[in-house]
Amino acid sequence: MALLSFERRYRVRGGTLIGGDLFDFWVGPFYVGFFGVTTIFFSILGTALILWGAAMGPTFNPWTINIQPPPLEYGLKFAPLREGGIWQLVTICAIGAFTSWAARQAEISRKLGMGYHIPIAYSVAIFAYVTLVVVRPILMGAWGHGFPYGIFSHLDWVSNTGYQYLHFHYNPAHMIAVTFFFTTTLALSMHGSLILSAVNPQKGEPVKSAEHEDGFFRDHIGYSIGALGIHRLGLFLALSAGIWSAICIIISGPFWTKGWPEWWNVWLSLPIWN
Ligand code: UQ2
Repeated sequence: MALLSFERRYRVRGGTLIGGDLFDFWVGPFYVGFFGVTTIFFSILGTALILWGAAMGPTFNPWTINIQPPPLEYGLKFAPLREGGIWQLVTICAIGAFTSWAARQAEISRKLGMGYHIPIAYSVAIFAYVTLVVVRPILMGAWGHGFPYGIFSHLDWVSNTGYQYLHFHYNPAHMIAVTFFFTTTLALSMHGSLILSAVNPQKGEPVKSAEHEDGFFRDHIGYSIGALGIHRLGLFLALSAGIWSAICIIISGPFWTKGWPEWWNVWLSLPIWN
């Protein structure tokens, strides 16, 4: 069946948060809504600002284009366009586009009578970005602490910021975040491979179902988390990775200014050694 004739059933009216019926329509397969309009607006404006910034710079090489935040001297003020002002406007556009996208997800969820799991999950990714370019710079007193917008330049920023704390892998929150990232890939690879193994049986065998999926892991490790459980676990692991990433960078600077290896010296000052 053609996608659009199949989907017509789900094209229900209402559920909008802003705009009422005004933007309650589709363009091709896409729901528009008030937040579809604001997403397009901020995305185009932000992209145009990056291209404008690139045009002022030395290169159009996509790897080395670099839109820098203002020098630290500007503190938390607006900077001239050429000296970080473009970065500030791009940041406003990015946050506008990301939050519009989340609000559009919420409107579609309402339309379809679904939970808000998707916009909540996406909001955690937005939160991690906002932590880097808004919350931490404000706590440290200058927009110049945000990361630059560029492929190589943001990698350099990560490397330099890491070395500023001597060895970032000793940051305990970074350790927890990394562990969640790896466990997320473990869980998704287990889930993806389990589902594919069930629907791709050996020649002549019928496609397998939930009982076989449970059966595999009960035989293998004595435990199956279940078809619903694996998705709850996956969401928990992925959101935890984003949340601990935000925590690990927010504590670096505002709450801990020394090298991270030194943090572990608390171990030596525990009263149990007396
Ligand atoms: C499972 C199950 C699924 C799955 C997977 C499991 C039928 C289709 C992958 C197995 C997962 C377990 C035992 C949890 C592993 C724990 C961590 C922290 C990675 O039981 O139910 O549904 O996809």
